[in-house]
Amino acid sequence: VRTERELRRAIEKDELALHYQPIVGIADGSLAGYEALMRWNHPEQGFVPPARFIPLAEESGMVVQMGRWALERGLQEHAAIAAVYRTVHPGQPPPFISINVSAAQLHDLSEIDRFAGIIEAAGVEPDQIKLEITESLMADDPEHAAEALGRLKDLGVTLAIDDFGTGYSSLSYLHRFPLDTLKIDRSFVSRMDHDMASRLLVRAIVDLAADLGLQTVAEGVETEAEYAELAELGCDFGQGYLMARPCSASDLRGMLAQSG
Ligand code: G
Ligand code: G
Ligand code: MN
Ligand code: NA
Repeated sequence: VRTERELRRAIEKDELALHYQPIVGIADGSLAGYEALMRWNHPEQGFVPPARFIPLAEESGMVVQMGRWALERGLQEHAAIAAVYRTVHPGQPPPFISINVSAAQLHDLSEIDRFAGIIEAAGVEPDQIKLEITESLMADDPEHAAEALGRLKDLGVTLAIDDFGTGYSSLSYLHRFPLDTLKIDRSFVSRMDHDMASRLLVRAIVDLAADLGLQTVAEGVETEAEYAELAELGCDFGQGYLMARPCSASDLRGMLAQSG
């Protein structure tokens, strides 16, 4: 079991890394963006997946520092990736970067001023940045969530709800928050082929999102059949092993450099 001190050391010793998973437009398969996913290269234990350390980071409050680190590193690497993209696809808007933000990072609203400073220092256009928040933020304290999301939105970034459909989902909150995107949880996407209820649920989310003017990203797309169904339902974007696994920033730059 990892301790808070180990997490602190992970940042100090530069043991954390970000991997990037492409997000594609379902209609044409083009690269629309990529999600930054945290990795911990532990000196003795090797690669530790986020599910094994993010919960402790959230409980201990270390996720605040780790989240700052992820925003800083993600934007630095994004600037370099976007530069390659611009040389290969001149005149086209670069892909967006999607970064996970824990509700615990937003308990103190002054953290959002820090985000503003980090974005400014990185020199990345805020409209290229998407922040992924889970439903728990909205379920736990809707008033606070509205304030936090409003301030984030004022930074000029776009906002997504992550793992949509797995939370408390009082759908009534959706129009009360300044959201742009719903990320449909992969548990529904992976059951879509053989479970009618999951397919209906994905369809309901896509239709609801369209009515509310929100875009949809299907997570965990693994099969051609799922992809085809998502296209038929009018889902905007997809992310999953079918299209690409998470990879390092340099691998992504290499792939982009060859894609022209
Ligand atoms: O990459 P992987 O599927 O193992 O990630 C598992 C989960 O860990 C993700 O769904 C995401 O919710 C969480 N996660 C990954 N990177 C970050 C991060 O930078 N910050 C936060 N808060 N959570 C992350
Ligand atoms: O933030 P979130 O928990 O949604 O992060 C997405 C997680 O889902 C990442 O940990 C990523 O490694 C994982 N993932 C991405 N694509 C797939 C997929 O096609 N299948 C499965 N099983 N997991 C995926
Ligand atoms: Mn996510
Ligand atoms: Na998710």
